[in-house]
Amino acid sequence: DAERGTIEHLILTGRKGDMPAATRAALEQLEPMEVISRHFIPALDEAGDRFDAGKLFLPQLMATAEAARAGFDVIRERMPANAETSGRGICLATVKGDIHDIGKNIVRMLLENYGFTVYDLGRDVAPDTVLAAVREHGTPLVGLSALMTTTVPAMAETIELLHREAPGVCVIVGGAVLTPDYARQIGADFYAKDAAAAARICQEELG
Ligand code: B1M
Repeated sequence: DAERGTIEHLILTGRKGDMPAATRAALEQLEPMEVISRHFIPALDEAGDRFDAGKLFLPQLMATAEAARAGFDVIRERMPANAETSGRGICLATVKGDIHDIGKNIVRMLLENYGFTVYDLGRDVAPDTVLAAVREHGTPLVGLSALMTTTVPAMAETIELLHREAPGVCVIVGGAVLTPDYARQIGADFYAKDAAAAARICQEELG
């Protein structure tokens, strides 16, 4: 078990009140993205495993997510100020039927930090809402996140709609249930295994 008072322990026990201080302490030792990858993600993975194993129930899973969010708020404040935004834009969304947005929000944080303009459409976003946003903002890239096997079909549907109605727009996908093969099968242009990979792809595509 995670040691008492650590970020892992606070997330797993849903202690959101103590998270800001613990996160600030971690930020004194580590870079923001390292705090996320070393402390937050392992704790959320462990929460998912416990939920899977029936050792943690939905209210507790929700409390872990809230605790993580309280920490992310501190990290967001501490991220170095945005490099001047260059107008290089991307629309970002969690697909229809899926309300998991922690991963998407990390991707957003990192992309903004790299100077991209991110149009965050939120979570549970319908395919035609994504298409409308792409038309409105004229972005050459769309990033989609899906966390559940049950919502990957909605991702496939969104990609299909974009490729049909907005040819030339490239779609980057990510989320724990995806693999590079699966991403290719549903027609995605790029697969990113984590936020850093998404940032690399955007840099290559948008310069
Ligand atoms: Co839910 N949930 N959840 N959940 N939840 C999972 C995903 C699950 C795997 C847990 C489990 O059973 N082991 C499981 C899905 C099973 C499956 O389909 N394979 C599950 C389930 C079943 C559910 C519910 C159905 C539970 C229920 O109601 N019975 C329900 C779903 C409701 C819905 O969506 N309609 C539900 C609800 C919730 C909470 C609300 C409690 C909460 C979400 C809060 C929120 O997001 N605001 C929650 C949480 C926290 C999780 C786990 C524990 C953690 C997810 C997370 O945030 N991980 C999760 C188990 C797990 O994943 N280990 C689980 C940390 C995050 C940083 O990782 O999102 O993968 P991730 O993002 C990474 C990469 O994947 C990548 O970069 C990120 C950072 O490196 N990435 C991208 C993600 N998107 C990207 C996009 C990109 C590029 C990279 O480009 C665009």
